[in-house]
Amino acid sequence: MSDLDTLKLKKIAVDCRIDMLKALANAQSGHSAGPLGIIEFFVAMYFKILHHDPKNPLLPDRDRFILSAGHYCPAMYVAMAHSGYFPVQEFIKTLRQFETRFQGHPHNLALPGIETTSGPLGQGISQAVGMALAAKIDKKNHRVYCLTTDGESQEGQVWEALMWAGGKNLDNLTAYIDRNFIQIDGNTEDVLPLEPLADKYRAFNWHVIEVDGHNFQQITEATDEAKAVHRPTMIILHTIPGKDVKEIENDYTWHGRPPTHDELKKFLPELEKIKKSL
Ligand SMILES: Cc1ncc(C[n+]2csc(CCOP(=O)(O)OP(=O)(O)O)c2C)c(N)n1
Ligand SMILES: [Mg+2]
Repeated sequence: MSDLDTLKLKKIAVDCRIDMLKALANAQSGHSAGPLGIIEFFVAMYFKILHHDPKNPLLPDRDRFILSAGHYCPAMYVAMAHSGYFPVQEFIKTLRQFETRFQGHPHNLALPGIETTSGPLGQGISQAVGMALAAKIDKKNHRVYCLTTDGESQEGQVWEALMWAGGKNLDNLTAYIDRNFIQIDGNTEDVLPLEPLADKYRAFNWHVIEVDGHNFQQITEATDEAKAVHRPTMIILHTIPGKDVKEIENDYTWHGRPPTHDELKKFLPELEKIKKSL
């Protein structure tokens, strides 16, 4: 990836953080920490990785992207909006409002480009496994991508899905886990330790790659590597929850709370400063 490409993506990422915080403040509900930390991933997906067409969301040979942890949807919505699926302003003004297309957890019948409805943790990875199997049975060449999270991994269903995909060599499936070490009511290792996480995936016959989840080059290179491997791949994204807003960074109490309007006024200049420094 050229330096110019990386710079362009970094600028989009800052704009996404700004617009997402505006939407969350406007809604006065929603999740801030995880979604702020996963912005680079979604920008990489919608601007670099996915074979898709924002003007034709049902393109038959599109790659399928499944968001398993539905509460991350503000980050997905904002990256999709910037890539051309729908107007950014509609997202900012209507997130979580009554009858909006931008529900607090994604609703696939409401919004173009959303493959599955999610919110109950643990189900998306099973849906992705089913879609990857279906693609193989139908001899289709599209890939299936799925984003899951560390707190979500406490759902037993996740491990059934991983066991199946590993056991059946679903090499058209690439999953990512946001390893941000927080969940709704604490740090993951205090609530229920997950480590050694990479070894757990390997034991289930998955190829595992660990990357800095804020580094576009590492995300795209790992994704390319996954395409060349004849096993399902899990890419562990090491991220900082709340990234680039110092007051939110690494603080689990921001899991499910939006900024107040006063806090928004404080946070936006921080992000504008980062944008100017690029
Ligand atoms: C089956 C199910 N149980 C509980 C919840 C409530 N819930 C929503 S997010 C969350 C924490 C998930 O952990 P993680 O995704 O790591 O959180 P984050 O990193 O965003 O803080 C919980 C328990 C849910 N959505 N679904
Ligand atoms: Mg987490």
